[in-house]
Amino acid sequence: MINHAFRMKLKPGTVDEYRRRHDTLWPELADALRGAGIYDYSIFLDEETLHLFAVLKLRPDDSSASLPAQPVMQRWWDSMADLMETEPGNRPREWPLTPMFHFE
Ligand code: RM4
Repeated sequence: MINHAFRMKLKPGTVDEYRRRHDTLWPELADALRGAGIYDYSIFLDEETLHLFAVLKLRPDDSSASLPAQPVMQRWWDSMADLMETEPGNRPREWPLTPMFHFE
């Protein structure tokens, strides 16, 4: 199992809509995430700063590096760009997070 985590950031006033869109995640995006080897994916919000903390568990043979090039991922990012801080091309801005502790 591989753990991977990163930070993203919401624009002000978008929390409810961000949650709503993830509550109705597109089935074809869920398939793409699963197909890339992601089997557990959580996103946590820091309400004070609007930072989002994404924590993923990946299968050892994951191909998640191929996700940014997939049309469904790009369509999702285009559809989310009104809510999130993004790079040119609408990929969300991502900041890496360093593992500091793990207990299981
Ligand atoms: C997030 C962001 C991430 C995506 C998840 C499903 O809001 O777009 O890139 O992996 O949704």
